[in-house]
Amino acid sequence: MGYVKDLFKEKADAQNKEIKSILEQHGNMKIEDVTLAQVYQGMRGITGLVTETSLLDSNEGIRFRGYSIPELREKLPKAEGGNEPLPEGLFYLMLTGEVPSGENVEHISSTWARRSHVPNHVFDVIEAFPVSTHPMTQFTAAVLALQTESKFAKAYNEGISKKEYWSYVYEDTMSLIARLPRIAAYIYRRKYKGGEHIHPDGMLDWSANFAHMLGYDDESFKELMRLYMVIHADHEGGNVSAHATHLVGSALSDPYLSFAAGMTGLAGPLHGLANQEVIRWIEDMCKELNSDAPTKAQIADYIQKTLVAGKVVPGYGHAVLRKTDPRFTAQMEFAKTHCPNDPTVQTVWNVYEVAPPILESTGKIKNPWPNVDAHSGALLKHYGLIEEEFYTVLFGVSRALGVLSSLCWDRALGFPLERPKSITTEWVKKFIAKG
Ligand code: CMX
Repeated sequence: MGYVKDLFKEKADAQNKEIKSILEQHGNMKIEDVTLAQVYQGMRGITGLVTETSLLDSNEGIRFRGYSIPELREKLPKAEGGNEPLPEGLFYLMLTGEVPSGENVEHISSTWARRSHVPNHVFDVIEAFPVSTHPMTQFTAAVLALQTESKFAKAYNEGISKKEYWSYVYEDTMSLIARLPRIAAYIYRRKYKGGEHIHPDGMLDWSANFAHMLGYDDESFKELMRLYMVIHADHEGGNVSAHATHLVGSALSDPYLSFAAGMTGLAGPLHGLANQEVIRWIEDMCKELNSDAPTKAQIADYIQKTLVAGKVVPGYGHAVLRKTDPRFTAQMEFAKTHCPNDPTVQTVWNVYEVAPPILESTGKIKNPWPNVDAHSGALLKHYGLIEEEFYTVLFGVSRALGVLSSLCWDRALGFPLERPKSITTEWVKKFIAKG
């Protein structure tokens, strides 16, 4: 893996120099005024983090190193005979800032295949849970169990120089990403397929091997997995899973501990668990109406009912985005090619027509448009992956690519412990009184 690591180091050294000079010349430049409302309301709109791997525009959506999702689908190398980008290529792009060649991508694929062995005690930890345990709980615990393998933790314990942190974080990143599909597939087969596990196939790319271990050898499902792993990978730095990984990593907790923190955040219904919630919401609606294909009028009524009950319409809204999420659109395009007549897919499209004006009419929802989670479950369900509790684990495997490549950058750029200041309402009252 030498040359990708060397290239990353070269890029990070150059970036370090640039940041140093920016801070020397402009370190006192103000980029933000912070209001009390922002402090009380989830720090919305406060720019307070540097994340090199991707940037979110509230109207255009996510760009990875400057490339939009349609551009990535065109530019990143594909599997033989495939049309979707390989996530190995996106990882390379996020890590180095360069669009990879087919050879670069193959190199990452084979490195991950080589490093994918998961020690037995990790499976023992999974087996210790009741089978009914939520897959995200099993997944996070398995990542923590894998922490025994951390090269960073071992090296730190032995006393390495600050200048070497990045190298061990990079090694842990590569090994952790390599192992995640095996862990996730193990949890899936244990919970839903009676514990009949499928051996990895080291000749396949990362996503195809994941699909294979889950039990789906259909070529178009493998294509879906490649697309899914690309579009869920990163969404700049302030979202809960990315921010949690970065925050915990800033204490020099190793990549296994940091990623586990990110995953406990992804497991929340306002973040990654929303993909599970969307499919449940659609299924509950269909059950209540006793129909596989509710009409638009029925969907509109059900949305109103959801709002009146004081619940959120899952898959809609976003803290930063203000238009339809391009990750939703990419999945819609995939569905138009592969499964346009699927009833759940059609319901997702009907919700897309009906929901935005209703949500907008509440006058309080800042973004009435769908996010990534509004579409993903319908596609998975089409291929037979109907166990919606597992959907967030897929999101988690993909999210590793973004948050861990970012963690490599955090250590390579020598970012310090993150420690913002907090205040009390007593402090606020005194501050206001002072005028
Ligand atoms: N349905 C109903 N109400 C919604 C809503 C939705 N889809 N989206 C926002 N609102 C409500 C909020 O709950 C809030 O209500 P209160 O003022 O009564 O508390 C109000 O509208 C204003 O919220 P906002 O500023 O528009 O949205 P936030 O930045 O606070 O929250 C998000 C963003 C994603 C948590 C919210 O839109 C939501 O809960 N959506 C549904 C869950 C979801 O799809 N999450 C996945 C997001 C993508 C991801 O991370 O995976």
